[in-house]
Amino acid sequence: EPKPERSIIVIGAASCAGAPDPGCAAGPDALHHYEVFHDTPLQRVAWDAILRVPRMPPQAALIAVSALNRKLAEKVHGVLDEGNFPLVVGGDHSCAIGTWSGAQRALADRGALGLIWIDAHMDSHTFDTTQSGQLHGMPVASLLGRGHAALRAFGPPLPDLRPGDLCLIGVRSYEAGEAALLHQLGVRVYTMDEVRARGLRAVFDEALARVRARTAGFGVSVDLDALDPEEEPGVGSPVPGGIRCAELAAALARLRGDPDFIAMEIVEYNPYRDRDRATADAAGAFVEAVTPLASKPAR
Ligand code: NNH
Ligand code: MN
Ligand code: MN
Ligand code: MN
Repeated sequence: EPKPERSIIVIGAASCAGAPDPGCAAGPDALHHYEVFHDTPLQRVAWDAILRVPRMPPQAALIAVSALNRKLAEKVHGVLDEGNFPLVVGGDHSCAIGTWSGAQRALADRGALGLIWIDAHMDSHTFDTTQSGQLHGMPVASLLGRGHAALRAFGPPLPDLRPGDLCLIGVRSYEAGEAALLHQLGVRVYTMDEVRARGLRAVFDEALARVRARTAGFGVSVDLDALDPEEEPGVGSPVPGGIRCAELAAALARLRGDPDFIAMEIVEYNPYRDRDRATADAAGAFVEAVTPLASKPAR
């Protein structure tokens, strides 16, 4: 009998409740419409659902984001339990709390989760340090157990992501409070300066070795604003001087066929700021780069 293949199951998180820019809420529908994630001869890709939040005033954002993340965590857990590979598509980056909580839940009896976070920003604020008050600036702190309780209260308590099992790549815009937290916890941050000095390939391989060393599986969260906005302008908070699409695709290709690579996330796509679908196509290229997946996840 042929082995069951591992399919990529796409879950949209069509929310901008955690960001100042409303355009990102349209990201999943645009990427769905453009069909940038599609079957290849060796890899099946299917959309599952696009989760949405009701329109809410800014002061209700915490409730909206918390409710979305609860649903998202359940979806991601379910997809992993079926032996498939979740691809979460944002929406603003606050959905990462749900994505990676769900992945942690699915891995729970086997071990810890590793995570590579590719972003121009640190996303490591708490309500004590944030200047903008925006929740998409907080998911890393939340996953490390430093966030607001409402952002991580999804059923039974989850282990905090261990600082040594997390790496950030591409950082070039941050505030002092979040940098201090990551420094204090000992999280490895590969700034854009380091990426330029050493090359993305070297940095990515080192990050990969770190996140897989003591974990049962690992994932990658791609905030599209890590890319250079001159090439890929379709993001909510562009920051000059980023990673080139082709470079990132080449690095991600290291994950092809890796049985420990269990989930991926691509966020902050803003179709209204895109040019000739360049940023949408980059998202598609990143998924193609990691395929074909290993036919079955490691166990
Ligand atoms: N650090 C800023 C804040 O907390 C910007 C966060 N914006 C992002 N993060 N796009 O990836 O508001
Ligand atoms: Mn981000
Ligand atoms: Mn389970
Ligand atoms: Mn960002």
